[in-house]
Amino acid sequence: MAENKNILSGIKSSIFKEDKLLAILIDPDKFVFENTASFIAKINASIATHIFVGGSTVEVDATEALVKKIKNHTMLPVILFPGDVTQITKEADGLLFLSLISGRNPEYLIGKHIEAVSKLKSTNLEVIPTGYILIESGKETAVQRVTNTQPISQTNIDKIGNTAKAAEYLGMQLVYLEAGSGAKYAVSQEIIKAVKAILNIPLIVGGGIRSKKQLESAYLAGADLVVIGTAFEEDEAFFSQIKK
Ligand code: 1GP
Repeated sequence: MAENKNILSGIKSSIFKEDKLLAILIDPDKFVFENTASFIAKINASIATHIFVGGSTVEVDATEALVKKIKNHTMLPVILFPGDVTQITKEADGLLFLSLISGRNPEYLIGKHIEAVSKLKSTNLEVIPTGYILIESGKETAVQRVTNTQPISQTNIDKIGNTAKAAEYLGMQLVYLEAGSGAKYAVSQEIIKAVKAILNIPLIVGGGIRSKKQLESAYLAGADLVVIGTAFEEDEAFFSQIKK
């Protein structure tokens, strides 16, 4: 099957034009399915450029039904950000093929990836290899619990930078600095700046970003694409601050 190849090249050309990108993360486990049309209408009216779908623990088949519904209401690319192989569905446009490179659990470095192949072979998804780096953020996160790995300390900036650069050397196409869903502290500007300075591939930042000010400071520090989920789950009024 011919693969889609537009998402990564779209991200790169936005960076080239100095446009900043925003993904709204929808966790099927926390989302009220019946609200899809109105929620997506708000996304469409906002500066958001991508929709990510995924969660740490999601009921089997919930992702596919939700992605199908989302696709009926938007032209934005819908990208899977899966916590597990069961969340892979052909209905999306792309998939962040995540390697949890901050951790040392082989299942999340290569095991799940091998498991995913038989499913991926029958889809048309654009598969984007992504180095996923969990950074300590004030409380234990779902990613930590589910993957049984430790985040890198916020103070160990060298290690975070070297981990990101190793992802690039390994041929990964994106690096994602993750503080964790609902994190107490978002990834600091200092970390984003340091990583951006040594990285030649697009940089995604997410976790604990709850205000326009935090969004802008992540961009200012060098994030190319910011991911926000919890802030919209908790209060859709936030959309009024990020209108087109
Ligand atoms: C979580 O980075 C994403 O995986 C988004 O985090 O839910 O805290 O916005 P929030």
